[in-house]
Amino acid sequence: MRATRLFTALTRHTLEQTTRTCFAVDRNRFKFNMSNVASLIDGKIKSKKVMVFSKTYCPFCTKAKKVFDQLLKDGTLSTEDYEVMEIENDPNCEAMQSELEKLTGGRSVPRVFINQKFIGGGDEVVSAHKSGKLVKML
Ligand SMILES: N[C@@H](CCC(=O)N[C@@H](CS)C(=O)NCC(=O)O)C(=O)O
Repeated sequence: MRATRLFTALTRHTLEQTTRTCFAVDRNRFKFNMSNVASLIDGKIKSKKVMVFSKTYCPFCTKAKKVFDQLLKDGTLSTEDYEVMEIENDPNCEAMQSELEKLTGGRSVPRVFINQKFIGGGDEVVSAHKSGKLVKML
């Protein structure tokens, strides 16, 4: 009887320790990933005049990229000032979209930044281009 009680107490103790350790590891891993993703996104936004977070199959991304391709062609934008990051196959895709949501209020793609300012998605890029506002931002 005493042995059984001792065994139960020991088992409970081990289980509690294991659970505590696992949660601590998971929490740290989550924090580590999120801060890495946050600095990656921040670095990208800061490093380019035009930074586009995109998915290859997304039609709104395609129309935004078409506009920038045109600006590259006519010399309004230079290749070193422009980057598109296709995120759908990145293992951190979800975390990146969550970080973008934190920064911009939305997680859809494309998320387009010009001079570190979020200007919108595909619809906004097209309409800013049509009105002439886009070129003025560059
Ligand atoms: N009005 C937005 C629509 C963007 C949109 O709906 N994008 C879709 C992909 S085509 C999206 O991000 N869906 C959620 C997701 O992929 O997580 C724009 O013009 O950019």
